[in-house]
Amino acid sequence: MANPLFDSLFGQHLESEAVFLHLPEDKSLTYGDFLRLAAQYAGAFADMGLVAGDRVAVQIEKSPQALAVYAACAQAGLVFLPLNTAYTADEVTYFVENSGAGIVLGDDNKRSALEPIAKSCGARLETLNADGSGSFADKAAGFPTVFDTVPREAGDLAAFLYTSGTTGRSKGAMLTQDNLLSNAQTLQKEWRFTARDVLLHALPIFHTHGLFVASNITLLSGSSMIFLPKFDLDQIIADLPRASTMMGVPTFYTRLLSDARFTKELTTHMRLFVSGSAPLLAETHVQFEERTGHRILERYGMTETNMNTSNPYDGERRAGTVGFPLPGIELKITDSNTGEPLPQGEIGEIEVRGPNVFKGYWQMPEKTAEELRSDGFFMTGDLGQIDADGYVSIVGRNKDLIISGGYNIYPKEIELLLDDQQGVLESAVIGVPHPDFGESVLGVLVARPEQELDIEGIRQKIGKSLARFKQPQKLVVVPELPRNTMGKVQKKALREMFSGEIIS
Ligand code: MLC
Ligand code: AMP
Repeated sequence: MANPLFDSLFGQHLESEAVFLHLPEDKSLTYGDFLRLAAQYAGAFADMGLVAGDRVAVQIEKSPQALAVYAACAQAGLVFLPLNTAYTADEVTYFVENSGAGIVLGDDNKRSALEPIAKSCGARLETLNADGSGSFADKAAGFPTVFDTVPREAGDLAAFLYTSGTTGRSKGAMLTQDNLLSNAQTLQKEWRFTARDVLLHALPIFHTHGLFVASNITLLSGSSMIFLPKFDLDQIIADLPRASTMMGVPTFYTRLLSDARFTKELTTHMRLFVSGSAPLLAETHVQFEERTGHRILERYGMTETNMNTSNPYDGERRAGTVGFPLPGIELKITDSNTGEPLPQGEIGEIEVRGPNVFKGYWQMPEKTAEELRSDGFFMTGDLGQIDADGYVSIVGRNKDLIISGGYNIYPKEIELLLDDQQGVLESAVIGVPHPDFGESVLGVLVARPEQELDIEGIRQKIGKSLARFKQPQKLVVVPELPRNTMGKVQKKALREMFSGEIIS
């Protein structure tokens, strides 16, 4: 094939007038209309001088147009680089600079913040708003609704997704066409997606879950999505009767369960609920089945690998586990220190290998070598265990990471900022239980001798640099941080100290 990703996901629907997206206010968009728009976008990109392999940084609200930019990038052979809309100017600057993106697409209301970023990074700035307007839309409107697909190979880059690291600096995970396509093909088959499915889509489209898992499976099977701007409980309850499947982070399911309108009757026609991106409590799994009769299908994945494991569609979906390695994907549990495989049943680091595993971190060969072994196994940083029946469970993390409502937050990034604040000697950031988000962020500060900390001032200062969802929900001051004999801060001890500190 000339361009495997585009041809398989999009190219097969060029002439289709079947509905692709069901939109608010009873509107809809057909595959054909969606792809004609994408072709115009691809034409505009090519006219701007972007060539195969160039990066397109995109920080725009969820909309059909935002998804069409993904399709346009695939067709024009460009590398799609979606960014969380919550990221601040400081955060975006790093991504644009690091990726060397040739263009930044942003909403008009962020133009003044994005202009200096684009300028300093030598990138072009264009706007595309959630209603489809903007300077990019105006330019694209003048281009034909067909575009000669740029040839690409399976191993060529299709997307960069930035993931933060334990050192505080984000790394661009390079995903190839085949990484995305092979995983979508596997999941479509495993989860039995057909053209008759209607997926309730309320996830953001700047991360693996909403972008690749949900959208690629839909495209591959020629089915449709009820495409919602965000998770809104009332809207979900209103739309459930029209859907056949739903994908979400655990917060989606706990929110649904907290609402009395969420009943068995509302879900009788549903065939599948999928959960991932964060641990689904076994208790939630059980409550969900009691309420609806459906067993949530939990799967496990990550930015660097797409999906690795899944509970079975037909067999037992076991609460508290993430199921079996997907076909074609090898998974082993190893000793983190030696890398040696551990006997069945023991807890160790999860390593995975397969066509799903990314190519490495953009321009970071050392970081890549630290996590991606030369034999192709990727060290996930997750701690797991395989039971006698082969079900994989995630029992902890070997990496310092907080997952709040499905968003990853790396403590180091926040600690580096806190340490720089007036009067702060040192800091430690930990995750504490949160009833809605699973975990939330607590910052623990130690003041310099004889210094009073201005907590509100610190909060405001770090707020300028950090996306809202990463900002500590609470800052507490302690005389000193607990350390082990090597001088390393003992986060476990801190988590125990503040375990009662439930922030809601
Ligand atoms: C929003 N806020 C959060 C938050 N989301 N705070 C902490 N954690 C979160 N996840 C804050 C906002 O900044 C705001 O703060 C307030 O909450 C209300 O904002 P909102 O936009 O109205 O929130 P809401 O719509 O309720 O969003 C919650 C959510 C959303 C859970 C629906 O975060 C979400 O869609 N999460 C999904 C993330 C996801 O797709 N992860 C997949 C990663 S891929 P304030 O103070 O201003 O009021 C991956 C691989 C894999 O992990 O395996 O899938
Ligand atoms: P991200 O870097 O955003 O892709 O997040 C990936 C991380 O999310 C994984 O390394 C896991 O720690 C976590 N994760 C994803 N799915 C699950 C799951 N079903 N259960 C527990 N943790 C999960």
